[in-house]
Amino acid sequence: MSTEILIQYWYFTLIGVFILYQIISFLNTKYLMKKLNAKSFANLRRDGYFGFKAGIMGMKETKNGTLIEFNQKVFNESALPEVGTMKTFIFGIPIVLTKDPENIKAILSTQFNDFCLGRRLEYFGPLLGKGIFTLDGSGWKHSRQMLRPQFARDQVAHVKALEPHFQLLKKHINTKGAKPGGYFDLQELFFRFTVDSATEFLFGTSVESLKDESIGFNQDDVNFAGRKEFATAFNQSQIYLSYRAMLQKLYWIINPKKFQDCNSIVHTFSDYYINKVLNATPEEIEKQSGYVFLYELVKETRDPQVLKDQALNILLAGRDTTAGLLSFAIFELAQHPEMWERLRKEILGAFGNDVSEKITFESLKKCEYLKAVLNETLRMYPSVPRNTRIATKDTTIPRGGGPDGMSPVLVRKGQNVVYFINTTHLDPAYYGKDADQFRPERWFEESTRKLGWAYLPFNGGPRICLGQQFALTEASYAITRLVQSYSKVHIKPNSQSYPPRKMIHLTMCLLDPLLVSFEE
Ligand code: HEM
Ligand SMILES: *[C@@H]1O[C@H](CO)[C@@H](O)[C@H](O)[C@H]1NC(C)=O
Ligand SMILES: *[C@@H]1O[C@H](CO)[C@@H](O)[C@H](O)[C@H]1NC(C)=O
Ligand SMILES: *[C@@H]1O[C@H](CO)[C@@H](O)[C@H](O)[C@H]1NC(C)=O
Ligand SMILES: *[C@@H]1O[C@H](CO)[C@@H](O)[C@H](O)[C@H]1NC(C)=O
Ligand SMILES: CC(=O)N[C@H]1CO[C@H](CO)[C@@H](O)[C@@H]1O
Repeated sequence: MSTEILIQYWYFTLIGVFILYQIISFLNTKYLMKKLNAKSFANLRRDGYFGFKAGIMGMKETKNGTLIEFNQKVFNESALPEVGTMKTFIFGIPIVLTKDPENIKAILSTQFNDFCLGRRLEYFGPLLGKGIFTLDGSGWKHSRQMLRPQFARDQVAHVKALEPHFQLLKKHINTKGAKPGGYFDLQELFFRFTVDSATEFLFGTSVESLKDESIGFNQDDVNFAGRKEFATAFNQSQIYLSYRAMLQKLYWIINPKKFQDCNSIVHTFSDYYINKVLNATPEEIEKQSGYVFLYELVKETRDPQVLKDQALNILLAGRDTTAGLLSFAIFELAQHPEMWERLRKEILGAFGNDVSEKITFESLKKCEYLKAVLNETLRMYPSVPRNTRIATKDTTIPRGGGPDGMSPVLVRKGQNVVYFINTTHLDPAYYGKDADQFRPERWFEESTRKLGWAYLPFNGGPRICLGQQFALTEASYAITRLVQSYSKVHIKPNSQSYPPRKMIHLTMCLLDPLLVSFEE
């Protein structure tokens, strides 16, 4: 046989195998649909056979800060826009996209065991190890049982620990931007504020990233175990984690030296505290002032790896999410002076104009307008805008099939279901015609009483956010103290667009700096 014929032969064999695979796959799908009583997807989106266009568009929009708007457009342009579920192909891989609360409820709650996180441990393992945020199945269940008591109300209720961090934040504001035109990036400070308070809660000592030269501190004085580099390294590592997650099966391609270096900075610093806790005597552990996560967890386990991994899992889950919430809240309040004014009236009425014993977990919860502002911020800017679950077996989700999209559709084992909370949160079907307007007042109206799974900033079902109360308390406290301290906030003209461009890695924040100034 000549070489030419051989090449042709392989060429045809390949095509043959490919076609055969498609036929078997098609028949198998038909069989499963029949068996599981699923109908064809009402909305099918295909950009060529392999869906390269969709993949590349998605990457472009991410870079541009407009991915969320793009997602909304994709849903809006489907054959039946009122059906919030579709099947599409990204780089050839079939995935299901949904914004339908019924389907979100199914994957997160009623069919919890049919879905899992998939490869999250492989993507995130190098930084986070095995913890509540990265594990599935029994490992997750065990973590959840162990950690839940640490988030009981009285553990997160003491707001006093936040005041020293707020004082540092205020010092930055007064140095940089408590004068007309003195604009500075508040989001960057919020990131430091949340990492400072979270490390104090978790480790018992804060990284104090807010203490820098610009407000008269010399960080070299307190730089042990890589404390000075910790916040930046943790930040940087997370960006690599999000790239790994984006690449799915090819995640291992992203493993540069910089990533490894950042991870080891984070681990060295954490090890320092784990050792400190493990070497503490029982008396020292009891004597800890205030609540420290590690000093409680060490009563459950003395395994240094478990202590470290769980602490870092919680740091990841809790830190950027809260910084994002604070940034978007101030972003909106700065553009709505009447809302800032109303909030200020409520807060000065409840607490006066300075730090006071009256500001507690309970009393913050009684500030109705403040709560409405936070609810509305998390509606328009959910810190975790989209998420994924992967089918653990051939199964169905309740909606998206048949001519009207009201019948179940098939999800094959291993297929991704991506759910877009941001898009659900902006759906006029649930929030009315002004769904795209920031309007805290809606939370006092009847229409928001029965949203159910259409409002889901903290996830739902067995994996609902453990830190919801912690986050809302911290955000309420920071906003309360800002509102008490300053009469007005201004955003630098033309520094942001509306809707703002968003940076979406694992969580969402403003892509452009939040340039504001305050007036005493
Ligand atoms: C505005 C702030 C926050 C938002 C919007 C938020 C939202 C979420 C969401 C959507 C999830 C589900 C993730 C998934 O299953 O893929 C989650 C999980 C989690 N969150 Fe939060 N979170 C916030 C703050 C916090 C804080 C401050 C902490 C801790 C101090 C925290 C601890 C956790 C933990 C431990 C999980 C994993 C729960 C599990 O898988 O069982 N979160 N959060
Ligand atoms: C980039 O963002 C701008 C608005 O910020 C938008 O008008 C434009 O369509 C986006 N371009 C792409 C390619 O996504
Ligand atoms: C969706 O499409 C309709 C009409 O096709 C349009 O009026 C509406 O503004 C679109 N919404 C978004 C958010 O793109
Ligand atoms: C961390 O990253 C965010 C955005 O991703 C940035 O705004 C912030 O300044 C960074 N913080 C530190 C301490 O590097
Ligand atoms: C905010 O949203 C939660 C969750 O849906 C709801 O229970 C609560 O009543 C809302 N609070 C306010 C003040 O609107
Ligand atoms: C702040 C934010 O990201 N919200 C966006 C979510 O998606 C809608 C629809 O595209 C945008 O209008 C919002 O601005």
